Amino acid sequence: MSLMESLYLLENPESFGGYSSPVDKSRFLLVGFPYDSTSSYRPGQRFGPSEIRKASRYIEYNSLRAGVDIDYHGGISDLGDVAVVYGDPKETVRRVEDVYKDVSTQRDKTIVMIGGEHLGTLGALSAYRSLEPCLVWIDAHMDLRKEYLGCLYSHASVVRRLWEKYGGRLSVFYLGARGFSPDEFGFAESKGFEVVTSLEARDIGLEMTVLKAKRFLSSCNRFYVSIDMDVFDPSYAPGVGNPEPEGLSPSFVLDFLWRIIDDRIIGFDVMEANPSYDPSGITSVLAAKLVVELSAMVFKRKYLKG
Ligand SMILES: [Mn+2]
Repeated sequence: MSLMESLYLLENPESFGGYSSPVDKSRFLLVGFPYDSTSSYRPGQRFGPSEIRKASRYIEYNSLRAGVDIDYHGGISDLGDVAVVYGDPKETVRRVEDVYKDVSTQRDKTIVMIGGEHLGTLGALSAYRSLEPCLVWIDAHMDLRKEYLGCLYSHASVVRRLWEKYGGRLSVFYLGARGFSPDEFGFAESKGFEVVTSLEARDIGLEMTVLKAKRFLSSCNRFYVSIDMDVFDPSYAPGVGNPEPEGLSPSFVLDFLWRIIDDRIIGFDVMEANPSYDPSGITSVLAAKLVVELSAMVFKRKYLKG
């Protein structure tokens, strides 16, 4: 089966970076998740993937940290958007899983998702179950609710559903958490998840945060990185569904990632960009920048082994 023959992929008139590099020449395959059906406060994330693509046309492809320009290394092939079903989150998750299973037949490539509510990550990681990846969850929230507003497949219960799907064999490192219920924190503690809250990250600083993450990752054969745009302080990223004050800075998160990413990474996503609450467009620009920076980091560490 060819890469583009996934049943649930729809072409998007915008391509990341303004054009889609050919699949066979690209290390990175980008998939959009235009969804916001379970949004509990401010919907609009369904427009995230298109706006991130627009913003990506006007930023450079070089990474100061990784020292590479992924445009010169084949770039990113934009496969379009998942054909989501508004109002049916369970079926939507199944479709994301299907897309990832179709696309991940090309093992030398890394799939990148842009979203769209965080629920998309559940589908992506369901497809990777056999690889048993650890999870680095960079988010203001823990997404560990047993259910939310009567909905099992909710943006607020993504990690909980995932933990169940993995049969309890899931290790999670949380960075930047600050908005969660006592039940969620208790669940995380009882499962041995590592949590560095946003205030703790500020207090212990970058190097100690990195040290904790490296210690956590030392027992992982593979890992996946998921970024919710609401991990950033709302002053950097106002366009999200559930803003939480006292967030992290983009430089802190990128410095952190540059220090932990290595050849064990299997994929990453940048989720919850909400253009409806992003009047100046800075959230979409930051999301596009994150895709470029992380791709460059993964390219350097995984493909160049640098
Ligand atoms: Mn969140």
